[in-house]
Amino acid sequence: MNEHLMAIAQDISTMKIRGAGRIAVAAADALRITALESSATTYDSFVGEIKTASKYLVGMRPTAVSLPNAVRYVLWRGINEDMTSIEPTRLAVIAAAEEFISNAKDALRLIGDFGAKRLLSGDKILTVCNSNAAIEIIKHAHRDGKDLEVFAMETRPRYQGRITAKVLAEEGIKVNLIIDSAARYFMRDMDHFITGTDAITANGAVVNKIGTAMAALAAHEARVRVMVAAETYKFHPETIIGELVEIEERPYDEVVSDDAREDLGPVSIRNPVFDITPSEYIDVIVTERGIIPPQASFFLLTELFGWRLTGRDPWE
Ligand code: RUB
Repeated sequence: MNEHLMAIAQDISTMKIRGAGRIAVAAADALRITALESSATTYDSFVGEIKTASKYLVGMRPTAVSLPNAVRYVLWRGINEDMTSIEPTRLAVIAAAEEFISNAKDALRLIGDFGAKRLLSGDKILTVCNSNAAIEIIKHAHRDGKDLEVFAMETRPRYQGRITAKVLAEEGIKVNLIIDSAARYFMRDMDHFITGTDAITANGAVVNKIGTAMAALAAHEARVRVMVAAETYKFHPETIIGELVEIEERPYDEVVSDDAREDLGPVSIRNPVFDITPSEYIDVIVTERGIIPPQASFFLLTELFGWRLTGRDPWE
């Protein structure tokens, strides 16, 4: 397999590249590089190489549907079974990957623009983890001259909330870093809870970093609005035919040191890294196509994927 592709896949697996949007863009780029550098001499061996690379990539992290969706985008547009010559196929795969990457960038800008309209000067905002899409909304509102204050949940065990806090503070936004369990304590002062997502299901449930569901529940109880920022490639096509979203569980050493592990003896340490927020706790989903209620997810999914929903994955 292409060594650059393998390096990108490794970075996704070890979370050097993380966050659903960045994972998707990296996967599209990995396929672009594979197509560009392929030394295949026949159409069949070229397509075989792209499919093997695709299958390998989608196995790197199980929850972020952005990863298989990015790969689907490239394969559906790049590989046309009626085409039998290698060079046009190579160019089509490269063009599709470039198009995905460019669309992803545009989507972030539009999400920032649409979401920012819902924020008012003086608003206090709770965030979780580190989401480019959520950050884009906050940054956009700040650049529009709105005075905001952010409370960033640190997001144990990997502390992605620190990245969010730093990025927003660098923009000149007032930021407080809080421990995850302080979310409810501060909730009464919040105007919005803004989060990104790794996957949105057909019934409008939002899968995101562990702790999101707890914060959304607290927001619901306190009548604080919950806004989800999501490019449309975060919608999960297979949930429409009943598939469940697999929740990734990562190793214990993200939670405790080896010494603490030993000290705990037979205690098992669980580290699920995503959870599911039901649609009842979500007010709006901000996409590049506009703002929708979570209940509209089914319709958006059918529009996005149509007949392809029950088809075979293009890497099979
Ligand atoms: C990242 C995470 C982010 C979403 C959305 O988890 O849960 O909130 O991926 O991010 P991890 P974005 O750090 O385990 O990848 O809006 O940037 O796609």
